[in-house]
Order: sequence, then structure tokens, then C-alpha cells
Amino acid sequence: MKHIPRTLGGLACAGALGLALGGCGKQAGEQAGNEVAADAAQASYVAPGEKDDYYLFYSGGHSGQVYVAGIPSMRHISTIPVFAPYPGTGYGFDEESKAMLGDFTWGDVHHPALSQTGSKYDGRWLFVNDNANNRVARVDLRDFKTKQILGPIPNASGSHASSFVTENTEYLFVSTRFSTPLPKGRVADLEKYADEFNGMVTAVEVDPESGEMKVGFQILMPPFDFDLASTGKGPSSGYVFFTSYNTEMAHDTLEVNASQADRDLGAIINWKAAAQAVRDGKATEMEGVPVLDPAKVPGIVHLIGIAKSPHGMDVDPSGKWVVAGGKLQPTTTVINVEKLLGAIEGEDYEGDFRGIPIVSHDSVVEGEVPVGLGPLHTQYDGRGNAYTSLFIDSAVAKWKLPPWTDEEKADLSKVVVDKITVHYSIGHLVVAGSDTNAPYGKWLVAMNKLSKGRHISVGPSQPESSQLIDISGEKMKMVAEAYTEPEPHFAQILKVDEIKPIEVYPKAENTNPNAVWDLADGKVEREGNHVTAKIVAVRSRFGPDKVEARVGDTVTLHVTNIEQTPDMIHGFGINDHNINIVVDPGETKSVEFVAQKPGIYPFYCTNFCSALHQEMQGYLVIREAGETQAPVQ
Ligand code: RUQ
Ligand code: CUA
Repeated sequence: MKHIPRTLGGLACAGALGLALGGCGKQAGEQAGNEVAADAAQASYVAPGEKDDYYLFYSGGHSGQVYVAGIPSMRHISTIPVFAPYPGTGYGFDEESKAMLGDFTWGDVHHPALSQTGSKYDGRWLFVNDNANNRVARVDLRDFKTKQILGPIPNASGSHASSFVTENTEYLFVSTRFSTPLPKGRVADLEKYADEFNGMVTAVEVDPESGEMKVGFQILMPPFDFDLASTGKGPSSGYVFFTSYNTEMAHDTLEVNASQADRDLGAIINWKAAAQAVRDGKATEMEGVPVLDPAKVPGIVHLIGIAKSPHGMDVDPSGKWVVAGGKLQPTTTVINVEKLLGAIEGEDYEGDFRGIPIVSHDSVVEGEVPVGLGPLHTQYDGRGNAYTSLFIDSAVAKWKLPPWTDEEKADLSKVVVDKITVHYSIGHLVVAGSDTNAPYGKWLVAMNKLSKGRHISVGPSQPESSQLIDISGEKMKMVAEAYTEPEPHFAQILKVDEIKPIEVYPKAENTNPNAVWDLADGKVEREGNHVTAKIVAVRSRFGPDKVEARVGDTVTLHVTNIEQTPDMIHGFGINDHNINIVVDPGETKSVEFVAQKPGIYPFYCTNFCSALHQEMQGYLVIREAGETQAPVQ
């Protein structure tokens, strides 16, 4: 990083005091402002050719994708397509990714979660949810590619509280924001919402070796609209905590009707006990999934009253404190895990909801911290500080976690130690490593919902803004700002040296039976009305570069990029066919279609790969059905 020189103009001004007070004061102020700007610029400056220190994986919301940026530069580096086709990498065009997407062309990504081992990031996978279609996906950090999409998950509607991984990635917890009559497809009167509708918590099991996900079990929940979750660690190990925002069980005009009660009920799930209960045969099957009813299996779910219409629920790095943000109450509720487990053990309850015990609020809540207006999410630096996003205030509040002094306890506003304004209407925030037991703690990224024209004008559809804040000192410092695709919800930050992605697929690993590695081996074959081409792509040609078919034929193309040089990518786009596959070095991709219309259709490489890239082309010849043709090569 390069040093940006500053002048000492501010000091020189002190000597002139009394002579030209007005002008000098202004100058000094400007000078101070320049120094702050210079410091900030220096902190986030990554010179050409230098690299960032951290990956920022942020959700792309309803774009269905995940975006990768660098910290501290905040530069967008790449897009990982997950739930929507992305011609840039040919995702959703080749057979494998088309099969993963199924009939869906979009998803709504909210919460990415890095896999963990021992409550630390292990750098293997990134999981993301699709709130719209009840799916979860796994991205492999070895090659930054989506490898599996699981779902739609049965018996679930709107997997918002997802994905949250357990300490050793045993499970991903996925919970419904929406409740419906179950099993799905059953229609019940909306007026009977409270009695006929249910939410669902799903435990998605992750294979420790392959990362393969499958639906493990489910827990039937009251129709409270479960919003967000956080998994335990240390003393809260084995638990997962959820907020809900509709304890009122309203089904219309939620804006008003779900905002009546002074407190909403959060849920505490003992997932280890639940998994055991499933093994003990206490679940009933619904749509092929073992489902536990917490009213009938005591000990797996407890409820607790938390701040009004809460949003985020976040366990701190020590696992001792769980903080819920009360959207409609200017406080965060701080739950003391030790007291909570004691209350559960001693059955210190203040009632129940249809057989699910409600833990005594006063026995387990350490305090309600007046952080400011619209608290949503809380993150931690591992040094005893919490950072809460304030949607209404457009700010981040920094505050001290317990233990608190008697003086602080008497007036909890004293634990709020700093506030910084963000632009504007912050949703999530992320502190590097906050959800592990050892946060990196230096950076915080505020993900703001509105940018309100802070950028050059791009018309009415404006991007979101994300701001980088240095939290290494006592006071938070605004460092940089970037604009992001709609719309970043949560993000994860990973230290760059904790992973080592591959840059070519080694030839030895390519076990695709349709791969060809030599231009001499490329061929087009016909079997009945199925034409199969095995094509080599290498700078700067396709071999073969002519594929012949007749109308009605099924055509399968297998393209192998035989390069073993990083960044030597070849694309394969066919005119008039809505096909563009992109093949990375060492990779084989396949695409299949039915020849529809006679004609000559040029195909070409879509990635600019060499000086002769433009020459990297060929022809798809489609003759009339039944027309005799010269034998294919
Ligand atoms: S949400 S802005 Cu979808 Cu995570 Cu809180
Ligand atoms: Cu290969 Cu351009």
C-alpha cells in the first residue's frame, strides 16, 4: 500500500491566530478534513498489481448470485452464479448447470455462510439460501463454482432464516419466514391462520467429506414468521436461536397487525437433542421427511420473549451471549446463555405456547441495550464489542458486551461507546469472522439498502451502497464506499491466505468420458438421429470446426478446453441458438439441443483468448430432415 503525503498546514495556522481568524479557521477545518480523507484513502488503497487481504462474499439478493469483492479495496472481483443463469461464465447453459437450476431462472440469496470446523472457517464451502424457492446451494471454494442446489425443500415456504451452519458444519439450519397449511398444497381458510398454518425449521445434513447436502429432519413450528438465526458455540454449543416477528399470528396487513405485542417470541432449538429424537423414532413422516412436533417431544424447542418485532439474532464469539435486535424498539435484547441453560434445566418458565415452554424472560435476559432506532443485526470483533446496525438511524452503534459494572447496569446507555453514520438505511453489517470463535476483527462492512444518488446518476434504478469501516481503534472510521448489485443482504469475510483456489483443472482429474485431449481425436459421430460431437478447444481453434446435423436430430456437443494455463478460457456460442457455454482450462462441458431449422450457423469462441481469438470459429450445418449429406468427418 502506498503512502499518501499530507501537509502540516493546520499547524502553521496556529501561529497566525488572531490575525486572520476566520479564514484560518476554515482552512484548518478543511485541512483536518483532507487529513481524514487521506488516511481513509490510504487505508483502502490497493495499488495496481497488489492484492486485497480479504475476500468479501456478499449475497446478490434477487439477482440470485453471489458477488466476490476484495477488502480493503471493495473492488468487485467476480460473480459466482448460483440461482440464475449467467452467460458470462456460461452458467445455466451447459447440461450440468441447467439440471441444477431446473425450471427456475431466479433465486433470492440472503445469507451466505462459510463452512466451519471447530467454530472457525475451514475454507471449504460457501452455502447460500434462496428465500424465494426454498432452496440452498453449495459453492466449492476450491474453484468458486456452484456444485449443488438442494430443494425446493419439502414442507417449507420462504427459507429466509438460512443458511446458518453448526460448529462443524454438521447441519445447515433453514427456517421458514412464511407459514402455510401443511402438507403443502393443502388449502385452508386464511382466517384460520393461527390454527391451520405452520412454519418449519429444516436441518439440512452436510456430508463431512463431499459437502453433499440432504434434508435431515424438520421441526414443526408455530406460525410466527421465523426471520433469522444464529448457531451456538462454546457454552451454547448444540443450540440454534431464531427470531420471529409475528407472534400475533396475523395474516393480513402485517405492518400493523404483526406489530401489536410488546415482545415477540424467539425460539431456542436444541439441535443435538432433536437429532437424537429423530434417531429414537420420535418423528412422523411428512412428504418423506421425519418431522418432530415440539409439543410432543419436550426439550427440543423453547421460546423466549425478546424485543418487539425483532430481526437479527446473533451469538457472540464466546458463545455466552445471544443478541436479538428489536426493529420496533430501540434496544437489543442480550440473553445470558448460562442463565438460559439454567432456566431450561430448572424449568423456570413463564408459560407455554401450545405445549412449547416459554422461558422466563427476566431470569435470562442480562439487559436491553438502548443502541438507537431500528436495530437489526449485531456483529462482534472478538474484543468484547458488539456492533449493531440501526436501520432507522442510518448508523452503526458500537457497544460493550457484558460483564457490565453496576453503574453500567443501572444505565445501559453507558455501554454504547460509539456511533457512526452510514448512507443510508443499513440492513446487515458484517465484521470479519464475527460468527466464528476468533473474529479477525479489523473491518466492518455496512450493507446499506439505499444509496440515494451518492453515485453518478444511473436513472431511477439505483444500486445499493456498501461502506467499509475500520473498527481496529476505539472510534469507528469510515474508509471507503462501493456500489453493489441488488441486493446485498448478509456477507461473509474470509482471509485470503486461508484458501488456495485452483486456477486450472488438472488434466489428470478430468474423468469425463467425453473429454478429448488432442485435436486429432476430436470427432462428430452419428447414431440414428443422435449426433454427438467431441470438440477440442485450444488457442485458437475448435477441432472439429464443422458439425453436421439434420432437422430433428438431437445434437450433443462436448467441448474440452485442453489448455493448462491459468485464465485461458474458451467460450462456445452458437448463432441463433441461445447457447453459450464457457469452458475453463482443463474442463469439459456439454450441451444438448434438437436441430430445428435448416441453415448454416456459425459458432465462435466468446472469451477473448489470443490474437487469433476472432478466428476461433466454426459452423453448425443443419440440413433438411431426410436430406442425404456428405458423411460427417
Ligand atoms: S435480512 S436486513 Cu434478509 Cu438478513 Cu436483515
Ligand atoms: Cu478461444 Cu477466444
